[in-house]
Amino acid sequence: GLKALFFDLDGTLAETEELHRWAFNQAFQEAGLPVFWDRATYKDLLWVTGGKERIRHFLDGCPACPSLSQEEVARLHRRKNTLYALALREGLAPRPGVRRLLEEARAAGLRLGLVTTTSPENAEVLLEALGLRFDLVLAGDVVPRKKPDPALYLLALERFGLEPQEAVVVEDSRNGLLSAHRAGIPVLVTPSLYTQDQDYREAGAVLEHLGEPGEPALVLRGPGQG
Ligand code: XBP
Ligand code: MG
Repeated sequence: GLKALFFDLDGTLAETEELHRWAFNQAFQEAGLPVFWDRATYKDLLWVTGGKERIRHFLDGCPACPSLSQEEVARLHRRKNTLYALALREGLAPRPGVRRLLEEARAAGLRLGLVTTTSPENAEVLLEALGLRFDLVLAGDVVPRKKPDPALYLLALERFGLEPQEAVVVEDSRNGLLSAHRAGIPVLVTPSLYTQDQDYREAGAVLEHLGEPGEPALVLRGPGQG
């Protein structure tokens, strides 16, 4: 039977990518870099999971940008995460139905895991801001290859000592779906702002969101989210 529920963070637990994008842009500006990621640019960049990896990927394809060392990219990314944490405190809500599903799953005896490619400090700040609790948090660089590689979900199964069919994953993106699917876990997809038109053919189910019918699917708040 079902023993655990695994949740992705960005886009699934909460609609966070506009906050990330704002924080990246602030960090670029502070560092004097001639870089601004608009929504269309960021949509493409989201195929590269992980903030450090995303910055590196962009710089590699930007002839007008200075070449930064790994240390400089890491510093830029730390500053981005500090700005992101500040923005989060201004208020963010979980996506519709998330809080209820987590409460009901816990009441039913399921174990809850947060499985994300975002940085651990981001996950921590967000869980605190939303007042949510997980039995397991796997974040960022705990595996060498991020989603869509299955490593993170395989590690999650190992930590709980479960077979793939004993868990269900909730994800919002093709990268997340593939990561869980390749680990053999059934996936429920709730598409988010940036992932509406992606391909979810491997999903067990696709729902607009986890809330009541008619609830607005996307609630954007905070800096850069107007
Ligand atoms: C989505 C990501 C993350 C965030 C940025 O993660 O790809 O990289 O966009 O976070 P999730 P960092 O698996 O939670 O959907 O800058 O901390 O990497
Ligand atoms: Mg996501």
